[in-house]
Amino acid sequence: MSVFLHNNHLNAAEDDFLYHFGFGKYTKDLAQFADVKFVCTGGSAHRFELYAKLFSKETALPCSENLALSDRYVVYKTGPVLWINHGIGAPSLSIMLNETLKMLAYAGAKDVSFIRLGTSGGVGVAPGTVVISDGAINGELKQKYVQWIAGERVERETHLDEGMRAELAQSAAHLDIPHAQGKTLCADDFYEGQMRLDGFFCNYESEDKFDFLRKLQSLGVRNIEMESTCFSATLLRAGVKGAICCVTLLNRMDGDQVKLDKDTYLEFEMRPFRVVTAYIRKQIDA
Ligand code: R2B
Ligand code: URA
Repeated sequence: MSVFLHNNHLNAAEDDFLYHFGFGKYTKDLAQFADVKFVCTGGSAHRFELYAKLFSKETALPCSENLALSDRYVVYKTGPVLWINHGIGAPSLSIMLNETLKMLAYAGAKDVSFIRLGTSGGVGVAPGTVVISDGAINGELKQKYVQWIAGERVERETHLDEGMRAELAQSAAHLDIPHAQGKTLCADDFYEGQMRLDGFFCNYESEDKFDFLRKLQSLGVRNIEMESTCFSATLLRAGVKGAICCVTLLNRMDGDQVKLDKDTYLEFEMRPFRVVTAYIRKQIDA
């Protein structure tokens, strides 16, 4: 299915400047994105440059230069796979998704899937576990993405593709990478929003934190990050398939600080990449 615009205000004949990518419909050759089948995304610009270059090396698909002309995001293309970072949190992700979806719609791309490859805090799972999300819940513990529009609270449904989730889990099992499937809590903050005890502020007790984490666990939550409801709701609304595959950097039952040595961190951040690229290579035969 084609990625199509859900906005009648955009005039087909007029230019549309994708401000955070630094180029417009008529100032870049968007036809180069017509063959895109996968958009891989995650927070860090540097990590996504690294992933793109590594994927290119492993598949012998050529890697583009950074196609973004602003310093907000990076955009790399390796054949039918795009690598775009989204920054931290829903507002940054939402901008990236709007501009990427518009770009793909203008390019005439078809049958595109998005995968978020991220980091997260584990809830009762060992550090280094790759969690493949089977649902995303917000700070109110509901499977909804909340937007504020014209002073009104708007709730959007969330959904992640079951087929992609099953295949990513198979890929992790095949690679012998520790993995789990479960719900993901999407917090709007890293500290109080995730009930850490190590923020600048803290008005609750350690036992409140553990009560909350145990409650999450009983709801089937396996990890906490900051983008999953926005990601799963925006893609559902766009009619595009999405999956989320995040490595846990710590088990929040054991602490709040992320302090892995450099080699362990590098090895952990490669795990979602290995799981996702094995899956994509099977799909595109590369
Ligand atoms: C995981 O890690 C980031 C915060 O450190 C955030 O983008 C997320 O979802
Ligand atoms: N990212 C988060 O949002 N939380 C963590 O605990 C680790 C990474």
